[in-house]
Amino acid sequence: MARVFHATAGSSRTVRKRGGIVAGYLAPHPPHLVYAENPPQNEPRSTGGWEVLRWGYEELRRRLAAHAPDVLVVHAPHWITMVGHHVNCVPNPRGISVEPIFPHLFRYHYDFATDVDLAEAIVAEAADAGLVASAMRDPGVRVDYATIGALHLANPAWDIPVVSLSANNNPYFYSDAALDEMETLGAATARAIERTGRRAVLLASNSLSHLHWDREPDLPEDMGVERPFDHHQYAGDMELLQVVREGPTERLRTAVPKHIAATQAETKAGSLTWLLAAMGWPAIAGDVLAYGTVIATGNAVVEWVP
Ligand code: 2X7
Ligand code: FE2
Repeated sequence: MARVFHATAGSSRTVRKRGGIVAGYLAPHPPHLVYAENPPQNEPRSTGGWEVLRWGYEELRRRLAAHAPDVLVVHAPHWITMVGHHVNCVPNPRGISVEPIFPHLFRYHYDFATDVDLAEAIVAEAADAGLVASAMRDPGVRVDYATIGALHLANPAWDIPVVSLSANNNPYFYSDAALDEMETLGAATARAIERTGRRAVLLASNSLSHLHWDREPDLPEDMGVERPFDHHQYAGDMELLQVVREGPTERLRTAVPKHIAATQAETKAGSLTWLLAAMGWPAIAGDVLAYGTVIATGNAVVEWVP
């Protein structure tokens, strides 16, 4: 009998997607995680710490490499723009990114490539969708630590071009701020990715519960004192992650605002909503790669593959 080969339905051979959004990650940016790793780009030195979260990021790096993206698109809460959504269109941002509250932990020398065509396409799509959107072209603007932190932790080799989006934090100041604009920005981001034919991975650079101590131990990486701010903040994070793990993402439309109200979560800046909207709120569960606290804030590394 002759032997024939059949490609298994769903195998990478038959379904490998060329362009579009191939994965999205919740990729929190506490500067401590970079400090703990002692990369050559960061000036301060540590003896380690926050290992479980960093192991989660190691797994993220393995998965990211397997997705082989053309570009990483990151939305970060500490590039705050008061008027509109800005997209970094500087071809080769270079400089030192400093964490203002923890400058003794994070002074990071960055030098990376921007995918300018995609960055400009996102600005155009966002403007067409009625958002105030702007191309940031000033090479003197320092890249914030939430953008650099998430990008370093996801891809320390910096060998994949980047597009970085600001957080338009006008709505951030109102307690019942709608995340609707992030839906529009997410959809605009997805259209720009499709139009340019990029194979993109998205990063939402957000912590979860966001209360932190106003004192730190003499040794910042002393894990003997690292713990959640209180049980309420921890329980709020677990309730959200339960929904993430069960899926589908549609349930997060209500779970995210509920979590923000309960825990002062950093997702209020919109990065997570932008990511899920860009992926079209897929009917899947997220894969929680790690959870841990950093100076009491809650942080989860999560993957969604649409
Ligand atoms: O921005 C942050 C954060 N999101 C969490 C922990 C500590 C510092 O900075
Ligand atoms: Fe933050």
